[in-house]
Amino acid sequence: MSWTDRTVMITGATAGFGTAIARRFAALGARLVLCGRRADRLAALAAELAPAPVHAAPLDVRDRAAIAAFVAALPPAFAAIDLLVNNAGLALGLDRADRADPDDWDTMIDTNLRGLVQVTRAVLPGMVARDRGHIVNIGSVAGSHPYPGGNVYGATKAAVAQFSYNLQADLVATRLRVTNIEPGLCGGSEFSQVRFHGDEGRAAQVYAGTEPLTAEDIAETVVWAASQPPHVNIGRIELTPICQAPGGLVVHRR
Ligand code: NDP
Ligand code: 8X3
Repeated sequence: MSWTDRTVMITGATAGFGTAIARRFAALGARLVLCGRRADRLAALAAELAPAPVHAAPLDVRDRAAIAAFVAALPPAFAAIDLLVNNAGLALGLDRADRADPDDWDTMIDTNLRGLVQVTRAVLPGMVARDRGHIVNIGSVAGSHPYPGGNVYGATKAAVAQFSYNLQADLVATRLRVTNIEPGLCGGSEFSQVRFHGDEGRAAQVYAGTEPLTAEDIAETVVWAASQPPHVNIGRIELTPICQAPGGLVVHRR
């Protein structure tokens, strides 16, 4: 499948997976629509990817009016989005539920769930009108497998998984496709620095003694899922490094 003449929109392109996905699709010749909150990062990435065709503009996915304005302001050459990668997201904190910061919970719900569904809602009508398009959501193993401190982060990713399935159900009479990609432990992004509010030492401990997935592994998975023949829908993909596996149920003995 050729990506030349196709338009790929990536949320959260300013770091980690989003940047890697942007680089991968630029190398394949796609037109790119890139967003995130940090305008300086977007400008640097657009400059790095030149002469690839890039439309990059700041967007906070928690702001529904800003999403509508962003989509309405797409230059004509970038307006027909073929692939939307809903990647913007974050974990905040790893505290037990009774000690977790309620503001962190709101931010995760507003970004990972409300933001993702509203970006999808803004892009979807054009895809349906063209009867062509693919929504790739970046979920997480945390949406299927519980772990202590994963409380609301995992809940948002479980909701993303179910939203993905329900989108597939809604769109079954169209040629649109929906995929939920559910990575496990992955290094090379700012995920853990963000989760631990800038505590670099604690972030580094997450990956100590492991060989985690890389952002490039995630980008490769997105490209693979989006490059299947048009009659094939890859519904969900869970990928982990070989050093990670699902654990058993927790038993606490007194
Ligand atoms: P990073 O922190 O490196 O990147 C997160 C991206 O999301 C940044 O570009 C950030 O941009 C963007 N973002 C955050 N909040 C907003 C917002 N309100 N509006 C717009 N953009 C926002 O993390 P990763 O690359 O690791 O994470 C990408 C996705 O992958 C997330 O959804 C995460 O939950 C998921 N994931 C990560 C895993 C990991 O181990 N790393 C494993 C499984 C899933 P900016 O700050 O400029 O707005
Ligand atoms: C990121 C992976 O295990 O930190 O979604 O939740 S995990």
